[in-house]
Amino acid sequence: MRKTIIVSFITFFFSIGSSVAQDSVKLNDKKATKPTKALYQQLHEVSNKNQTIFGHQDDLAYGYHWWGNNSDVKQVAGDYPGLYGWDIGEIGNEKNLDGIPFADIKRYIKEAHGRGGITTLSWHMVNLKTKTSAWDKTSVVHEMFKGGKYHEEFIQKLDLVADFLNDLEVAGEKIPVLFRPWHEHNGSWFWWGGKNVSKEDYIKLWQFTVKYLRDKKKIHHVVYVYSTDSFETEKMYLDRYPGDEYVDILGFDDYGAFRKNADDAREKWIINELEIIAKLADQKGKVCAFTETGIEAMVDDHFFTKKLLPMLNHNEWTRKAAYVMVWRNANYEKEQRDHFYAPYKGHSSAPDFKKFTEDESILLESDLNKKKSK
Ligand code: BMA
Repeated sequence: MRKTIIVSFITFFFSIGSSVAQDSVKLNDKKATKPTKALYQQLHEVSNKNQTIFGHQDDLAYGYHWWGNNSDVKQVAGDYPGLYGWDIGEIGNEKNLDGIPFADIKRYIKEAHGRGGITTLSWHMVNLKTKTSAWDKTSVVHEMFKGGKYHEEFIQKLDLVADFLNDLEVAGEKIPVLFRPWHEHNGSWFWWGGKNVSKEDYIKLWQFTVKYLRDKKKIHHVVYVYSTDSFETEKMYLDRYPGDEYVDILGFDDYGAFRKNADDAREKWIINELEIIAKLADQKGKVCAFTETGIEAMVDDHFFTKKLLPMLNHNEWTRKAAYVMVWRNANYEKEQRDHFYAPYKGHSSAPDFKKFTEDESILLESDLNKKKSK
């Protein structure tokens, strides 16, 4: 009898312990607004239910055959994506680096929010030294801090970001967003990545960005997303990690397994990546996500059901990714090239994509309201 009481006490305390660990995730921003906390909690719950929200970059702005106010995903799947990615590269200009007016991006974010959709922002920021692009590798980060030649310009850019974020308001309430700055930093193609910056300066850049927006500009409707490019071990993933106090979502971008002639080992590689971020998120009380992927020009008609879905559903860890986002569908007439990652209406991979979105684990926008049962 006594033993039973002790055992049930132990069980009771254990279950409290684990439910605390599982149910409460805390944002790095102690002053985060209620809707921001609710969004983070929603992602956490999606992850715990082994579901994954489907996202698409620039979805509403343009598609393969059209420009403005439409959606290739909706045309093919009958519903909007649950998550929308936008890039604020060239902020301060009328249009972003891919030609979308910033005013339109704000409108699309508000419209999606009204339907229950989630927004994530990336930032292909120009190199402040050369004024060219994010892909200009000229070393500049060390000159962006206090006392540095480009500090004031950097502050001006961050002020523009703050204004943009503050404009995301409906009925007096700010729309929470997932902000993913300085991404793919373990590769050397951006000025903030790899060989183009020291580890210390990269970490400083991240921390400064968060502190400036969160503490100085008092922006409290942002969830911060850390996303590397492909990696092999936890150590590699965390090599330039800015710290738990600056990050809310652990993500990564990987297209490698889907490039032409990629061997099967690359698929296992992605499974390994998904496992690593899920385990880390679990330990740290954070959320994990597959922040960018896809197959360029949809050259595999069964990509979604035969490649991506089996990877996401591989085991209890890979199922934890709260969202997966594929990259943009560049407009064929405007850009003249095959650079699209979701099928458009009539494309041979459209039926496969529809099937993928019908899987019980994949959530589109209206599923976020209905809550697909599992
Ligand atoms: C890249 C390409 C570019 C684009 C950039 C920012 O992956 O799609 O064409 O300018 O992202 O969106």
